[in-house]
Amino acid sequence: MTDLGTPIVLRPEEAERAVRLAAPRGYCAGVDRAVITVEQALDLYGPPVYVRKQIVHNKHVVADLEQRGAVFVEELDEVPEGATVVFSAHGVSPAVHDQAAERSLKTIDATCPLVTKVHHEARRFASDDYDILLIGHEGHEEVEGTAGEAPEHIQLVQGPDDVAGITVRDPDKVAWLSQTTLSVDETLATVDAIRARFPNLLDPPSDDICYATQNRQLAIKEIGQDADLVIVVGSANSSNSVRLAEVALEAGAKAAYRIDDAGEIDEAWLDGVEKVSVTSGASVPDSLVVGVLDYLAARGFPDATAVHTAEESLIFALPPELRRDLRAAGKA
Ligand code: 2E4
Ligand code: SF4
Repeated sequence: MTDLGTPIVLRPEEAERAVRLAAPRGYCAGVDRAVITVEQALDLYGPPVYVRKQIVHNKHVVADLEQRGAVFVEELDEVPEGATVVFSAHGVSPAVHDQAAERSLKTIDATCPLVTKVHHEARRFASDDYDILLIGHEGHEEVEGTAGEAPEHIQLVQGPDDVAGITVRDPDKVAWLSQTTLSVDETLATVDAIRARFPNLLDPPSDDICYATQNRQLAIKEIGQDADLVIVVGSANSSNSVRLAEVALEAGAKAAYRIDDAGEIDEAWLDGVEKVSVTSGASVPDSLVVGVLDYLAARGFPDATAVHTAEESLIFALPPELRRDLRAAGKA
């Protein structure tokens, strides 16, 4: 008689289980460039290489670079005179550049070019003497860097609720800018509220919320709207990662959690769950997402299906000061 083996009995929810994986997710062009900048600087100059603030807001990336000899500092007075320091992807204000020059530091600027673009817009509006409303989150490094371009012209607006309290010198000379990693929908609501008060409001010349932020939000809306559970991989201080969990809930996901890695998943989240959607912020190495998929597979979930909602091919050249040194050393 043929041995048909032990029959596999699927519980009803297992039969329907599905895991969808957002594409795009994870590293954007600015993060890729910033992380490679620190790696190449370590190779070229040898450790220690100082980095002002977290190069990107991901604790695993920072821990890995620390292992290789990067030394992360909060402020430049922690860097020895004459040493090499990398500025993080979130950008720095002109005051920080001045401080670096005073301390004779060798600087490598890993600010994402799309953040630098917002700095240019701030300078332009300020030189035309506009009051600039910067939509963003207080205390975020990118906001501090951008606001520092023209502190006397810029005021922070954190959301629609702040709009009633804004005072400007001339209601016909008001412009807005934003942090690159905000929720697109929430920012539009804030801009609408600002425009209702200042109808001649000037828009930025192009989107400040960058392509990577927009693409990741669109992707999680697509696969999150009907999900029982959305898992977003990213650190707690990563603005774009935190926004992804919020956007998923707004889109209709029954639950959404942000975690640093699979070790933070609470098994109870999976109770009665069939449809799981997974994504990651722009500062997150994909190995951490693989860890989440492995965790799900070990608990009876099927292989993930990637859902492609946008193609990304942007690559940024390394900072020119690093390229020059690499060339001089015959390494580029
Ligand atoms: C620079 C600008 O801004 P956020 O907190 O999302 O930064 P994170 O480091 O998580 O992501 C990369 C990044 C860097 C985003 N915008
Ligand atoms: Fe640049 Fe956007 Fe990436 Fe930020 S999220 S580093 S602005 S590409």
